[in-house]
Amino acid sequence: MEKRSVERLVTLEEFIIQAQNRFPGATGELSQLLRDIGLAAKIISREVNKAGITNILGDQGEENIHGESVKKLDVFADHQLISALKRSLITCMVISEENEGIVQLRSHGGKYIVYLDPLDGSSNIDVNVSIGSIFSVYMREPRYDSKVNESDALQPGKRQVAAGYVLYGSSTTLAYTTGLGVSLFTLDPSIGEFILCNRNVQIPEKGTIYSINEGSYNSWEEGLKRYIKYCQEEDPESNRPYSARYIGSMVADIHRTLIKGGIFIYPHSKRYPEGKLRLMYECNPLSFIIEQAGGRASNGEVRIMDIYPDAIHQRTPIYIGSPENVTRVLDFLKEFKEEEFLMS
Ligand code: AHM
Ligand code: MG
Repeated sequence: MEKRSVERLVTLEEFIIQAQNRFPGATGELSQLLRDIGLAAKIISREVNKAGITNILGDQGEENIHGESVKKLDVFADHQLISALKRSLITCMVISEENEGIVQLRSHGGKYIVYLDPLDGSSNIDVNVSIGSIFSVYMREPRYDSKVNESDALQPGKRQVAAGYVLYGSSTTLAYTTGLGVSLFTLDPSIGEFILCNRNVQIPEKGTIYSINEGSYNSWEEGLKRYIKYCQEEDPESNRPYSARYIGSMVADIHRTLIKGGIFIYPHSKRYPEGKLRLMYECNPLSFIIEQAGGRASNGEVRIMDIYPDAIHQRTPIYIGSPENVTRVLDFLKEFKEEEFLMS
């Protein structure tokens, strides 16, 4: 077995500084922002791990802006991340799943806008199943004379300058991209540092896992029903039937998809006519990660990161994962839409 020497371990901090040094003109502000998020992630991870013993599980007794009950850990995570971003003067505004409007940090100066889903998969908190934090970073348009407002934040995902997630699972994993590939870190709790474990993650070209909440099957469009049947059909040559895996925490489902390949789908349905997941702080950042690893993400018609948003909390359907799997489901959707059109 290969013996790893302590000297060869690279921490998140070191990695970010090394990456910054490759760009002589870099101001270091984005690096600082990523380090701030890394620190907040460690604090959230610590709290998630001791949640059962510190009475931080359970409802806060309020609903968030989407009418979902707010868990105490959601509030804690939101507070930690926003406080971390407040400390440096780099971020001018934060948009978080937990807050209806924008959270303005500094009206002048800060050049970054950060979207957050502080604790995604919150219905899994009480049952000790993996949850995660998601972040997405944009540059503010250089217009420092006036106050920032919501319209500054309405940018398509292709303009993200950085994005990532932290998965609080059997270990705590952080993945981020600045558009130069995806780097993956694991938290070593004994030294309190995120340690680099892969500097250029690649998603498998094709996978044999499909991930979708099949409870809504009856209200899916025909093309999607047929695609799921295709995944379940017996065909040893293409390794079908595929395996079904669905955790119900998008970060955990996407992390598995990134490592093992396959597809994650949250479609529109009768219950969620626009899809359930949020474009700006769930779908865009995770699409940026998956695309940077060589994958694909679509809303069923267009690339997720090409969508021009109308609202900070807008929802979208999503089909995301290995390029071959996503291309295949989109072919099914197209074929059955055309068939329905011809029959109408
Ligand atoms: P949340 O932001 O309230 O936690 O909801 C988002 C979560 C995602 O993590 C997950 O993919 C999805 O909701 C699961 O939804 P469902 O229970 O409808 O399958
Ligand atoms: Mg969420």
